[in-house]
Parts: sequence; C-alpha cells; structure tokens
Amino acid sequence: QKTDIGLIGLAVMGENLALNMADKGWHVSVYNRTVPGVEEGVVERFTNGRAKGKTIEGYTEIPDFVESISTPRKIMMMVRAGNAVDELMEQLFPYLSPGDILIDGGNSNYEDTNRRVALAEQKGFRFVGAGVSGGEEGALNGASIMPGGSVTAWDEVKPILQSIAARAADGTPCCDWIGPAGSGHFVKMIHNGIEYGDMQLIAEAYWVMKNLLQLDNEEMASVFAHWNEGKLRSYLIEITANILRHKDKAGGYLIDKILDTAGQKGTGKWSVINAMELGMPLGLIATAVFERSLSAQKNLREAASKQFACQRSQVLYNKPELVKDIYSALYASKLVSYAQGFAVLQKASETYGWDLDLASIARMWRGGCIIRSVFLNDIAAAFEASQKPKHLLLAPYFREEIKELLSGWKHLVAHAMKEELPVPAFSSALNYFYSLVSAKLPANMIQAQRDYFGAHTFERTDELRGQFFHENWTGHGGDTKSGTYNV
Ligand code: NBP
Repeated sequence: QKTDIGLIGLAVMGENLALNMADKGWHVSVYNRTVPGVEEGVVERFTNGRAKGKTIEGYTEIPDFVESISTPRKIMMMVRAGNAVDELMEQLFPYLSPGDILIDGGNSNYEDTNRRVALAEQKGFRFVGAGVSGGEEGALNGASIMPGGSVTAWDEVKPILQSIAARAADGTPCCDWIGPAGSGHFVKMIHNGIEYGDMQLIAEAYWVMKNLLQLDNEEMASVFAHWNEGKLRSYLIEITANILRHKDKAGGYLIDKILDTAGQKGTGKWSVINAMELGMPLGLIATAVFERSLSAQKNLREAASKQFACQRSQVLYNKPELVKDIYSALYASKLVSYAQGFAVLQKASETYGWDLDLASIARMWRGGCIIRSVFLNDIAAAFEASQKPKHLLLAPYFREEIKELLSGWKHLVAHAMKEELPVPAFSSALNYFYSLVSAKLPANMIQAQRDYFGAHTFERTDELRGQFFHENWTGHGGDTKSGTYNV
C-alpha cells in the first residue's frame, strides 16, 4: 500500500513533522540523503528510534522513496534553505509523475519560491512554498503553516497541512492558503520580522525596569506574568517571565550570565530589504535588526562605554506609574510594528498581484508560531470590518487604544532619553506615529535640496500641484531637469 505523503530531511523539523503527521493518521515515507562524511544512518536511526511502531517508512534512495508515495504525490522538503532545495528538486524531477506536488517547508527566500513554482509548473508538476513557524515544539504538536504557490495543489495538501497545524482558541487551524508564487514564504518572512520587533520591544521593557526601577528578576517576572493575563497575552511575554525566573545548576539566574550579543539568521534583514524595495516604512523591525547588529559589536561598545559613561539621575521613580508607562510603550510600539508589517504585506499584495487576505493571515498567526498572541484576534477583526481601515492604527479599536496609551508611551521615551538609557524601538515607533499623524512634514526642504543640487524637481502646494518644477536656485544653473521617477 502506498503512503499518503513523503517527507525529505530528517533534522529537527522534518523528524517532528513526520511524527506529527503519523500521529494524525497519515502514512508517511521519509528520506534523508546519505552522504559519506556527513552523518550516516539518519533514516535508520529515526525509523528504529522515535518513528518505531508508527506509520512511517524510511527510504535511503530517492527512486524507492518516490515510488512508495501514492499519486498525485505530495512530497514535503524540510532541508536547509538555499541550494539544497534546488539540488533536491533536480534529483526528484526524473522520478515524479505529472501533477505531483512538491512542498518546501523550509525558510526559503520568497524570490527563490517564485522561481521554483514557475520551474515546477513548467515541468508539469506543482509547487507549494509553505512557511512553517513554531520550531521543534510546533513541528511536533502543531505549527503555524503559511502555504502559497500552485493554487490547484491546495485542495490536495490542505487535509494534511491543516491536520498538523496548531489550532487557535476557537478551533480554527493555523494554516490556510496564502496566495500564488512565493507569497507563503513572503508572509513567513514578515512574520519573522515581526518576531524580531516583538523581541526587541520586550528586551527594552526589561531593560527599563532593570535600570530605572532596579527591579530584580523575580519582580520583573511577576510584571511580565501579570501582563500575560491581559491584552499583551502572548507566547513571547509568557516565556520572558519564565526566562527571568530560570536558575541554572549553580543556582544563579541564568539571564544574568548570558552574553548580550544577539545572533540573527537573516529573515529580519530580508523583511527590511524587501520593505525598502517596496518603498514601505518598516522602521521598527529595521531598528530591531540594527540593534542586534550593534549588540554584536560588544568590543566596540565596551571601549565606547569607557569614554562616554551614561549619566543616570538618582531619581526614584514611582514603580506602579513607571511600570504602567512601560506597558503603554510596549503595547503601543507593538501596535506600530504590526501596523507597519501588515502595511508591507498589503503593498506586496498589490504590487505582486497576490490578493492577500490580511485578516486570514492574522488568524493563522494566533497559534503555533512564535508571535502568537490574543492581540492578533483584534487585528483580524480590524481587517474584517466592513469599512477596511486605510492603516491598522486608524482602525477604530486601535485608534482608541493608541489614544489611551500615548501619554505613558511618550513619557517613558522622554524619561529614558533623559536618563541616557537606549530604547530605540520604543522611540522609533513613537517617531513613526508622530510622523504618520502629521499632515505636514519637512520633506518640502528635502525636495528643495534635491532640486537645488540635482534638478530633481518638486511639486508645489498651490493650484499648480500635480506638475513638476525646477527652480534656477543660484541664477547660474540651467533649465535642464532630471527625470521625476521615484524608485
Ligand atoms: P537544517 O536547516 O539544519 O537542515 C538540515 C537538513 O537539510 C538535513 O536533513 C540535511 O541532510 C538536509 N540537507 C542539507 Br543541509 N543539504 C542538503 C542537500 N543538498 N540535499 C538534501 N538534503 C540536504 O534543519 P532544520 O533546523 O530541521 O530546518 C529545516 C528547514 O526548516 C530549514 O529551511 C529551516 O530554516 C526551516 N525552519 C527551521 C526551524 C527551526 O526551529 N529549526 C523553524 C522553522 C523553519 P543531512 O542530514 O544529510 O545533513
């Protein structure tokens, strides 16, 4: 009897997804390459170990593996993003039948997925690029899965993918069709960017509590645990409380022994690069990425700190008041971050013709993934409203929330700046907010400068608005204008 699905790549994600599938009643063929020198016997170790007694069959040769799966085949690849996916596709193509479906569940770049969907379809196959979030735990017990690509594949892969996805509190699977081409991986990329932003914001909240209020780890854990009972309820807030309470074997708080240099694997950076390509502001995530880069320059920071010691006042802050301000800054900045992220998704949808359903995306992120939170319910509701908001912050519910939060948010940023304590994401969010709500900005000066030195032209505010002018600013410039295109 042939199996329901094939899975390639038995590292942490692949193993756990295969077990999850078997648990849901699917019959799974698994394959991992066997390369001399690289770890050998991966398949045997799995089938004789965690997969023993389950509906999982191991294969070490691609032709046998492909042959074992019922047609039209569904083959999910969980291998390292990049060339490995292209190499695998080339190895698989000769053995596939028309209409077979390849699913790439890795963290692939969406442009690679655009190309792979086209390539597979050109050969008569189908291709689904599915972003998977939730790490090892999600892979085993329910992840958030964002599939996009060959649309005719959806009906066929849906029962399997939705069965292994997490469920939101209302029972909806955290997996639904995203759109054509690489849209699934694009959405996963922005998800990861938002994750960078959330983590930076929580880190800043922690830092202000520690430095301006001198709270100890247990007190801070209690604040986060309390926030986790309210509107900020989320996986990242929950684990932050656990992290703050965690002691290592020597009995000390582990958080205080962890070096303050953050790593990154690129999805935050890619979110920002793509937002720039689309001409969209994504300042909060950019700040989070740059702060990780700056954190990694530990030697430089240590040297600089000796030359410019930050001055802290000896002011004793009122604890409940400042904690409330930190809450306001965290919540409002998080709103800004999601508003920016969803605006990038909207723009990508229009630019690439993906027709993304933003409410559905918000719902898919409510369970299984790292940014899961109750707040995503409110975002989904805002996008579902009959009057679609121009911008998330202008949705009636969020507009009222921001009005309540603004006072605490701006006081917190002002205090932190006076105390020479960095809160780059809180302040980036606040500056974005002030810019967003400014009908006028000083960009008239930028246009004048561009026209002065480069004849880039400008529009006027008066009845001549809509035409482009060049001024002979110095009296000796010519009348030749530069093109008025924007990139
Ligand atoms: P890795 O990203 O470490 O990939 C290891 C797997 O890729 C192994 O099975 C390895 O085979 C296989 N592989 C490589 Br490397 N090159 C190959 C090639 N040329 N041909 C065939 N197979 C090849 O594993 P992972 O952490 O399980 O992640 C899998 C994918 O899921 C990645 O794209 C990752 O970004 C994504 N992801 C990971 C997480 C997470 O929390 N880890 C979460 C969400 C998504 P080998 O055993 O022979 O070396």
